[in-house]
Amino acid sequence: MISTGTSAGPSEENSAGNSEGILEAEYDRRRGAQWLAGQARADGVARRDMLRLVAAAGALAGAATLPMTLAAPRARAATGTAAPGIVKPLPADRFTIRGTNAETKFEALAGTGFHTPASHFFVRNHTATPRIDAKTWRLRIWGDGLTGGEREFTLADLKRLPSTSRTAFVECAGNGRSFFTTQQGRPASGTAWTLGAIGNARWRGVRLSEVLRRAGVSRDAVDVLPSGLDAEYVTDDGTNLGRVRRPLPLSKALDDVILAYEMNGAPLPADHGYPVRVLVPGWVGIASIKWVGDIEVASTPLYSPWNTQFYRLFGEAYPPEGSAPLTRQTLKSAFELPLNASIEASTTHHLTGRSWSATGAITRVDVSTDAGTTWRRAHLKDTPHRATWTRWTTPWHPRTPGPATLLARATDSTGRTQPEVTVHNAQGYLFDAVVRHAVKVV
Ligand SMILES: Nc1nc2c(c(=O)[nH]1)N[C@H]1C(S)=C(S)[C@@H](COP(=O)(O)O)O[C@H]1N2
Ligand SMILES: [Mo]
Repeated sequence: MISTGTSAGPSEENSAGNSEGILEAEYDRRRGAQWLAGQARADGVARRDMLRLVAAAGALAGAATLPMTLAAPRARAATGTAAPGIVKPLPADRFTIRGTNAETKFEALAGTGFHTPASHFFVRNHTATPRIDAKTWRLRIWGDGLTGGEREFTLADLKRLPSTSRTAFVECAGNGRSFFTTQQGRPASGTAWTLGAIGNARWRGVRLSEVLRRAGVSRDAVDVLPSGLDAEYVTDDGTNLGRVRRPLPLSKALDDVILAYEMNGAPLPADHGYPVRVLVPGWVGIASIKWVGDIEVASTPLYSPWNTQFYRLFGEAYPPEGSAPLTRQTLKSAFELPLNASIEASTTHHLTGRSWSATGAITRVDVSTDAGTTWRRAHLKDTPHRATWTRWTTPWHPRTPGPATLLARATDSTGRTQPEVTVHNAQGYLFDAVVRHAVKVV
């Protein structure tokens, strides 16, 4: 299922390349050790994956005695013409349907502002949008990492707590995945997104830390595990992975995570997690669990398939057990134009686009209209912030009809610039290379 390799260490694309990532790697080793000692819970995680983790923890000896029987599952991309299970309208001029998901067409964002309207926001559903009655909905906080017992919160309870608002994007870790195939000649498994598996919204809700504090978090707590109320996820080969859920280190949970009940000033739409979703600013989209129903607070490290077999980097540039679980998204740019757009010659066009980074504010965007021979600096239209995007524009006066290649290359305040090539990983996560955007001058 997952390709493994022999290379000694992670490349710079690995999340272990930043300080947060180094903490994650250490955390992962500790989890592996605790799992071996019988202290970690790993419901639904394939035995093979756990063996890799344990090997990574440098303690293979105990592995053979573990009573885990699940086969290594596989998830494959589905494409089609309808998106069963998505509630909102998906007009063809705004969305490309990919299996149970809907990708936003970047050109459809041209008329929208800084915040992505819900009517244009991409949808990534493992199964289908559930219809939830907010009156009977409860958030259950439970687990051995609490000082007292289990606690339940109604939506009204959450709304009575101090609220917080912030703008942040939600972006799928696989956004841009199709360019591993079309631009780098090496496919990756998963939904073949172009660049539209991202949306940027204003979220309002209550800090997760506020709720956890009220529930009483013990000094031993290390992980929290939010689970969605959507159906259990069954892979193409028939393995039931259970509810969509992904452990979050307590340190992040207590930092800037929001339990959001509003998106752009309105109640969350059904497809985006109504009545409440987790919102983890800057992190891979899977962390932002929609339709959250319960959150386990654990004094032992937790695993789910979403931090073992998915959302790590696998491949020859990475260790056999994969990179540390992915945390932050990366750096990207997109033109608000269709691929292969026709552009009129001998007219001045105002090319527009957006660039975004999870690690720092965008500081500059360079655009080339001649396949990378010459570059000029685009004009930034927003005050850049981390974990949101920045709109930009640059004029272009094409003279000669024929094919042309547009490039946009962003740099962020940490000094990172989009590279020419992204190191390959089997599941095609965190594509950050400059996209070669073909157009036709006519
Ligand atoms: N419960 C639940 N939460 C979920 C998912 C899901 O299928 N079920 N998909 C995740 C993934 S992979 C992404 S990229 C984001 C997408 O959020 P959106 O559909 O609101 O754009 O939600 C995440 N949260
Ligand atoms: Mo995702």
